[in-house]
Amino acid sequence: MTMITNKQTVKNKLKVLVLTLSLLAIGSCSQKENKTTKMNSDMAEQIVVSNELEAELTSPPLVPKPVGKRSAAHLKVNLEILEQEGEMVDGVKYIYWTFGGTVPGSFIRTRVGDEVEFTLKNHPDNKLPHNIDMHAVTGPGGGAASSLVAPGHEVTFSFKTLQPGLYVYHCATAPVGMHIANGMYGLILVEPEGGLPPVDKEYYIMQGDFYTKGDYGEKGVQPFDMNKALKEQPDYVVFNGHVNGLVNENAITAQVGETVRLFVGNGGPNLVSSFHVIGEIFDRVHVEGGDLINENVQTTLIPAGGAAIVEFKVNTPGTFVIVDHSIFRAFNKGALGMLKVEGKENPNVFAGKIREGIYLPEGGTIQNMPNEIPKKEVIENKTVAQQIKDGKNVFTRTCFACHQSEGQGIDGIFPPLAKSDYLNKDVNRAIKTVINGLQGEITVNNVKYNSIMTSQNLNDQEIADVLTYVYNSWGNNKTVVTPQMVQKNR
Ligand code: HEC
Ligand SMILES: [Cu+2]
Repeated sequence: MTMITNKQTVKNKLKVLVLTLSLLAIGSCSQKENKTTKMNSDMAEQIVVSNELEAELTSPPLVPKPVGKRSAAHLKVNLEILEQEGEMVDGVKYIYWTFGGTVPGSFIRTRVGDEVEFTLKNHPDNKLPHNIDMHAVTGPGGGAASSLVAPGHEVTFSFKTLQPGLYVYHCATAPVGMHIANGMYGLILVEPEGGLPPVDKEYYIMQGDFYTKGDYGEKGVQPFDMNKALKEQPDYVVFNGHVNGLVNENAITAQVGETVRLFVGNGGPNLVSSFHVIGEIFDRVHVEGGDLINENVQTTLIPAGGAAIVEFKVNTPGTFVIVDHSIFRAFNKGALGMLKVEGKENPNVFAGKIREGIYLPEGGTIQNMPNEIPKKEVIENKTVAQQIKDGKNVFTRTCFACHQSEGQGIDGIFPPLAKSDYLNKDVNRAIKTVINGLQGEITVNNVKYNSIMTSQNLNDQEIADVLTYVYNSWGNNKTVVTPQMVQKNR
């Protein structure tokens, strides 16, 4: 911690700073790692890579090993997209879309001048195409334009890291807001030459806002709510994907006297974060994840799609509560985490009782995301009413993302299922569409569409149910589809 004791010291410090700056200005290009001038991307572009490395990827709150003194490399990154059910808070389930199986996605650590060979894999069990836009990339769409990948496929593209900093990555597939709202974001760090100064502990935290059909705490699988997202009224605002993502046994830890560095991002999709640690002052903040360093900061603002690097030394033991200081979010919507510091009391710094600052939201049990969505059983000879009910669930899980809640579709991208002449004309064609997917030009209600629907990986009963639901909703012709009819079209 920098302690400024009197004006004289400040003056002396300024003198030293001015001297350092002028020396740096005289210095040659090879001194590009200095922290007071912006990294020159022209120079970074010229860095020649020598060896090839496989990137270490980590789940939050962990980060990969620092780059240290290693030279720029050809760095291979392999990231797998997984859509899977997880728990938001006690009994509240959510289908998260993830980069690497966690929210936020795997942490990627690079250095300036690395040539990154990035492979994005979309797991065959997934329902949707995805891509990745990395704010660390200089190029079309931050990589999004080159990385759209359907379930069961992989795609590889490459880029060179030109500017040091902490950058957000996210999915940018339509509807973009929905992909981000479901958890598709993470952080990629580009360290300067020679690496960031060493610290004792480093952690990865990312805030996100979530929008569910039910209110906060309403149990069951909660589908995404587009209306609330449009109004920017989240039910949940959380760190690391869950209400208890950074609480109790998920808390981050340190020992008295250690220096801590937090890589903090904000996935949004909507809210900005007033990031604060109760009972700590940040010694240094890399404002917005860039080169500008602010010192002695209480709360730092992190924009949606932005980040900050926060550093401080812990001087006293206790539980330090991490919050978005838009405080209802912290105590009522989940934006609350913990840093547990162990070690000797330090009465010089703090002599009073220190444990009254602990706030626990209702219910403390934590479950990890299961790796697989449990297989649904197939019940033959259902009533039509039961088929419609089950079909609605399949629709919400599977078709809703593209065809929308009332089957209205999205202009020019996803055709409507409501009052669709295409759908109502030919039931076997509709069944085949769900089994095999569809691409090429089609005309629905006199509007042309030329896009791709991926095959939906559902069993006969699920396809029968979902189509029966669709045919019996929104003004369609009330066809009943049986599993036998689906079987005939396989
Ligand atoms: C990833 C987005 C996506 C998902 C998920 C999806 N579809 Fe589609 N669907 C499309 C697109 C795009 C088309 C048009 C394809 C084309 O242009 O050839 C389409 C076309 C259709 C059509 C024919 C056109 C029409 O409007 O009648 C039907 C029927 C259909 N989808 C049903 C479903 C059902 C049922 C589900 C869920 C089991 C589903 N789709 C899931 C994107 C999707
Ligand atoms: Cu996506």
